[in-house]
Amino acid sequence: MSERTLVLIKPDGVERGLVGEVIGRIERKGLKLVEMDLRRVDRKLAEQHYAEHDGKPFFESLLEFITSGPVVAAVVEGPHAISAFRQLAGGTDPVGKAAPGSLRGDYGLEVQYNLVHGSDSVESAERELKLWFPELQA
Ligand code: DAT
Ligand code: MG
Repeated sequence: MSERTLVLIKPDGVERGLVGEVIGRIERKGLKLVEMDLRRVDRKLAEQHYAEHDGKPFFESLLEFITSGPVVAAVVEGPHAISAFRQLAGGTDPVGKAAPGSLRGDYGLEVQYNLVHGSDSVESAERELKLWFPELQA
């Protein structure tokens, strides 16, 4: 069954020139890009996007980081797109959790600078896609 997921290439990924690498892996996996743009994230969008982490010790630095430079925001579609991209990304902690071969496992060292975001469930994808691409019909 086809799904849509929100993918972000975070400021570290853009700054390090890894946009092509991330997009290439998405394409080679067989997933399809439906929308994609480079944009700056304001504080309000960052707070809404990461609302589930409000109150955690890393919340403030997470907001500072995600608003620190341009990000690539993309809508990615295909069979099992949500878990397929999470698999490409690897676990949240690039060294402790992400397997070698995954984006985070291959290119990351620190949990905050883990390169990419992908929605983690059908409900999150629906919520995040509305937030980032409000003009897009479901
Ligand atoms: P994911 O991005 O894999 O869905 P998450 O939703 O649990 O992970 O956390 C969102 C982001 O917050 C994550 O990509 C990096 C940051 N983060 C998570 N846990 C952290 C921690 N213990 N210290 C610092 N940053 C953390
Ligand atoms: Mg998450």
